[in-house]
Amino acid sequence: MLYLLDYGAGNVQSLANSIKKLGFDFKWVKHPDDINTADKLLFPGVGAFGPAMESLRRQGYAEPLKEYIASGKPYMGICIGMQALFEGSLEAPNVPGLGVVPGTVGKFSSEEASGARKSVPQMGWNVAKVIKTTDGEHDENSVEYGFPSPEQAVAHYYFVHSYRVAFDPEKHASWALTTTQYGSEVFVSSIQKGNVFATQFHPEKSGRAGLEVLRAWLSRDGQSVGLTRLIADPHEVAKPAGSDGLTKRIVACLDVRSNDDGDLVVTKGESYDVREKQESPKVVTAGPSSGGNSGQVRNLGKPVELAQRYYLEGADEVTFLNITSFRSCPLKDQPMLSLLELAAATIFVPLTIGGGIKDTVDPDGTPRPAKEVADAYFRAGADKVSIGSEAVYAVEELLSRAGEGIYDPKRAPDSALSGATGIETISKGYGAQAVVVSIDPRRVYLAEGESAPEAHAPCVVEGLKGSEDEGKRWWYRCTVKGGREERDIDVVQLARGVEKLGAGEVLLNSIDRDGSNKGFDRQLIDLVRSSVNIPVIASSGAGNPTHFTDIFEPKPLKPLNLVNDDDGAGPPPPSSVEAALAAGIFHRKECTIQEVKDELLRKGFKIRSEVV
Ligand code: 1PR
Repeated sequence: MLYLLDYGAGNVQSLANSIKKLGFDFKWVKHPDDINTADKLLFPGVGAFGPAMESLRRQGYAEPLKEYIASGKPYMGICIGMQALFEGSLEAPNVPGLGVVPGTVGKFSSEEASGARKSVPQMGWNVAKVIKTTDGEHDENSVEYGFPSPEQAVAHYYFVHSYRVAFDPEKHASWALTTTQYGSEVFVSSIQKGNVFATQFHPEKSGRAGLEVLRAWLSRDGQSVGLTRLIADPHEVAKPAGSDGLTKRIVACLDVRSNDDGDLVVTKGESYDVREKQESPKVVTAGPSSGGNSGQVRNLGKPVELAQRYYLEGADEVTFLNITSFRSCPLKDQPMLSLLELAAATIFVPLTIGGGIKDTVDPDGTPRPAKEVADAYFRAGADKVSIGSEAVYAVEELLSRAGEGIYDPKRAPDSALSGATGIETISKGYGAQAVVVSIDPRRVYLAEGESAPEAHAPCVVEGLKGSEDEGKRWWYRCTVKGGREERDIDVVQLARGVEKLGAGEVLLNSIDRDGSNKGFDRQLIDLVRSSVNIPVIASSGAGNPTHFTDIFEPKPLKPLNLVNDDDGAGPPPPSSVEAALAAGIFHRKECTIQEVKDELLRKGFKIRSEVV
């Protein structure tokens, strides 16, 4: 019997769904004795190394796990389930690992020797280069464990991690099965020796390529095949190539809310106003409408059906946003939970859920802290949660604790961190990579000769020559409650603040561009890109495939003119975002995800080409 070890954190549901989809049966480990009973054991680890190891020990799983591995029965680990096999991790220096594999897990550096910077965590699709095979003659051209042979097309797998095992040819040649390059760092992306197989990437989130890896391991009866023959010189493998294999990600976004009949629908607005425009009487609305004289909520389809379509069409990620979460949204009876469960049963790429990830209270008065709300979404099949309004409040609080005259949250002392915000508690439990912050900025135009408030001076931009904005100046103010309320904080402050609090990614919307089809707001995106080292998803305004190639084109970023910014890092080199999100063009079938990817490929960008 196959057993799955759930130590109580992260999205294990996706893996369970993948196993079911592949036609296999399993049981959950509920007691340490189950580990001895298992014929096959799979340890999916999402989260952070420290809490994972501590939880394993607390529940009495660590020793049985080591004994199980020593017994020779098949073990597969995923992500933390791979890292746990090493001696320890920089993520939690005082917490020992299982010590099955020599070496320690280190952290990606955002500073490259070339002076370039890369985002940490690595989030996205990268290639896994197979470096060894069996010694048998029969399988000369095939690679075991579900990877395509090197002669076949390149397969991409989904990675989401800040910590990695740097490939050391002396230490890891007998263990490493595949290696992967991120920036200039070559790391171990899967290991195999005897009965032990483990991947740093998430096969359950890697589309068809990932399902093949799972299928290969699940289909093996009893004995594992030992891979011994190296097909690449480990010293050559350790040398980084000119560029890594990370692809640009295309994210399909579904804004979800109840329509006037109470049905949960995918909607789409213009500048966040999701109601149909009515001809007469003429209504002028600025920003989201609360109804009034506007028409019905636009209905662009059923959430799960649309999400499945995008998965099949090759979306690299799918995001669901509950856009009316500013209303009371108790966790109990939360319809987004069952929606997510249904979606996760058939969609095998990462799913993000946003809207209402905050401290809530159930109708019976039971308080539900943000972490508990996130727990429920992860259990339902989410891989990341996206936090909007609460992130703004958290950074405001951080700045107020930092003291007078500190406008840049990065300069706030660590003592200003409360440790109690949703970003902090979720990031601590699940790792930064599981926490996205969704930003809803709106331009604030400045009159001729007018200056922005001192705190927002680094955030002022000028319209580009020849563009419709020529001659204008503005800064980007953050909003909450889906643009309904403006706050005295700008995008740079918010992005830097949430990075300090422990967010792993920024989803950068633009209320001005939302639904406009005019293209992404490059100035906004470059401003935020140059402010943080975490990945940024460009959002709002995509109208055709060229808008995606434009936003991915690396450009020199202007240094931020931040008050008290003395980190001496100098101007960042040319760069661009790693992901772009669109909604309207896909919902209205104005262009397909494949057409976007074809255009990216034509312009020389790396993409994940698999269509399921
Ligand atoms: O504040 O944590 O409860 O989260 C609420 C979430 O709902 C936030 O992520 C916020 O961005 C989102 N939201 C709230 N109101 C709206 C609205 O549209 N009325 N949607 C809304 C945000 C922006 C994108 C959109 C892109 C691309 N929508 O999600 O998909 O702009 O659109 P396009 O390609 O058609 O231009 P909390």
